Amino acid sequence: MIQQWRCRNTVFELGSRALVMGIVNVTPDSFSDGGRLSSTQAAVEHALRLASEGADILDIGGESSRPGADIVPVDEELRRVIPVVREITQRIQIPISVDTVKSEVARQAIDAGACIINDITALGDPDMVHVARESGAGVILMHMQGTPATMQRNPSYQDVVAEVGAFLEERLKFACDRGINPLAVALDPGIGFGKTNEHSLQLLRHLEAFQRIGRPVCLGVSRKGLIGKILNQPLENRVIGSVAIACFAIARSAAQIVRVHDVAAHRDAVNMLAELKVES
Ligand code: 8Y4
Repeated sequence: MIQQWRCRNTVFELGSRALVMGIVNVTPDSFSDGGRLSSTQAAVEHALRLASEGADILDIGGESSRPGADIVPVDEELRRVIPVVREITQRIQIPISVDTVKSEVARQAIDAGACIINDITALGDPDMVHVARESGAGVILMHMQGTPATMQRNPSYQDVVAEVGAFLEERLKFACDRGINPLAVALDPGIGFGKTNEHSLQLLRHLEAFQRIGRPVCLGVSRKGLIGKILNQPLENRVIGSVAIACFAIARSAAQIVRVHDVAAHRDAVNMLAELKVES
């Protein structure tokens, strides 16, 4: 099924090749901190490297979403993210996604050149829907049970695939009822967000279930804890596990966008898969 994803001035034609979204973190803990300028510079350099490795999209984030991570005030998140979006926009042409739950950060990032909002709360900020509608930006709506502070305490589902599917459908309807173009929306099951490893595996085994909703599926498994647990590997040795899951999902036409740290490896994998695809 040929599918469009409308992200402001960028329109992605999906269906033949998955998109590789490269992760760019702008948090003081991701780069040994020598102040504001150096963490901006480090993030921009990392972004340029991911672009040269063939990323289709760069996802810029200034607030860690890891379990128990500190929340970041809006002005601090703006100081981290906006200069990075500005400078990337000035230096190269690549679609930029902003990984934020805050409407003001999304608004300013879009003004600075971003065309996608990656919102792990799926429009939890009441003003986010307005920013998305007025800008025409693409929106990734992700499922999470609980909040980043508490989500891994006691994840619980009767039927994780059915419940995540119902949530994503409801958020898509919520967005469209408020004037967001359905063609701007992508959906994400939120691997590891308020899920045990078994819940996340269940979602991956049945990921194709979400295709019936009719929107592209974004998948984020890169280097995540379930890979570490299954392979008994630390963060730096999880590339092969990450690529294996991405290939599994893409080959089943169950994921159209993959959010990854290791762009070069996933670029090659996606390019191979594109040649192996049987037109249906
Ligand atoms: C190593 C480094 C291991 C980071 C795990 C992590 C998703 C997402 C995150 C996702 C979408 C993460 C912002 C968690 N995950 N956005 N964001 N989908 N759309 N952890 O799965 O990468 S942050």
